[in-house]
Amino acid sequence: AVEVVTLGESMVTFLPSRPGRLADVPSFERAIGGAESNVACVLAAAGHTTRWVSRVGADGFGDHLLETIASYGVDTSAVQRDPSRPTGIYFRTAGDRSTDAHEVAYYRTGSAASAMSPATIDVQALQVANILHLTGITAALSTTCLNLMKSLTAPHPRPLISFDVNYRETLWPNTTAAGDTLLTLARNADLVFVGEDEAEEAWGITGGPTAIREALPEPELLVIKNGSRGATVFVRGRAGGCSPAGAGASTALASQAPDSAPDRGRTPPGAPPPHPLREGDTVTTAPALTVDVVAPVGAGDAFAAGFLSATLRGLPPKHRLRHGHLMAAAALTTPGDLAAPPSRAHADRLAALDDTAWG
Ligand code: KDG
Repeated sequence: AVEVVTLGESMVTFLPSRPGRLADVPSFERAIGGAESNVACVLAAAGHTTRWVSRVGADGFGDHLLETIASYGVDTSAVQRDPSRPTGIYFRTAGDRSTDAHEVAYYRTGSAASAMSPATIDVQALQVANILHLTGITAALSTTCLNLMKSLTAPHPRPLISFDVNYRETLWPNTTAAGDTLLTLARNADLVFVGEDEAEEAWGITGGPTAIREALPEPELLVIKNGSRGATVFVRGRAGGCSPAGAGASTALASQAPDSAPDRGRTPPGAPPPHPLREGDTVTTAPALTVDVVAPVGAGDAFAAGFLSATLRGLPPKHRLRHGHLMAAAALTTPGDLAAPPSRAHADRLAALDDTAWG
């Protein structure tokens, strides 16, 4: 039984030895990156069973990714090696600590992972999960990757789909293509993570969480992040009627058998989507922790992992958000993507502090 399977491209990442423009950085240190494997690593470090599914080259960088990700306790047995395509790599600058403004240079076109497709990925290896976590990055990598995303999120028997919008502007031909594709994928997911900044950049939505929920009423859980300020989660109530069992994903996730892959059921084609706020959404907001940011990279993935961990454990919405913030705080205060998360007992104690401690 695997609690969470993630699918996506990971890359060997080169972190700058000092701040400044990419053109001026004299040397880089090797690390690993990849939104989906980051989520798997943090979840594994937090005590969950996880698998990461992808493709890497039959090269040393592929070896390094597999060895490092496996060292977190993630099952990498379904990752394929491609003898004719390389492992993707990327370089980044330190950028501005508070705004996440940095330069990124990807070398991933034609990579082994960009050849992911419904034909090259073992779909069985994905279906055994309680939750299948995907991100919008994969949809931007190639036509075959987009086809894979469409088939995995189609309304047929499948695990619960968790989808982090993860809008990466430079990977898309234009904003319209990105916005349309990401919105369709998000609508077909059960649990969606999106930043207010991403909703504005990709979808032109400026009205905050309520406006985003209006545009995205389908997912049973919608998590809207507002950077260092906090996050809001909309949870479809029992009155929402979207789930076949009449229960929110919160309930389904807490009680689901580890190896089941239920049909999540969708609103029938042609039927108007239920209005989120009229149909019994509960809305919960939790402020983030104030930390001294070293590097924002990986914080969104850590947040998703913390939220998913607490969701798998059936914790209430406020605690799910707080576990997300705690994992994000650990990532924010380390230079690479990945930080050792607090232990489960420690995170539970911090999440249970009263509202005054959480600002
Ligand atoms: O969320 C962090 C990721 O953005 C980083 O690890 C690299 O996956 C990555 C990407 O495609 O940008």
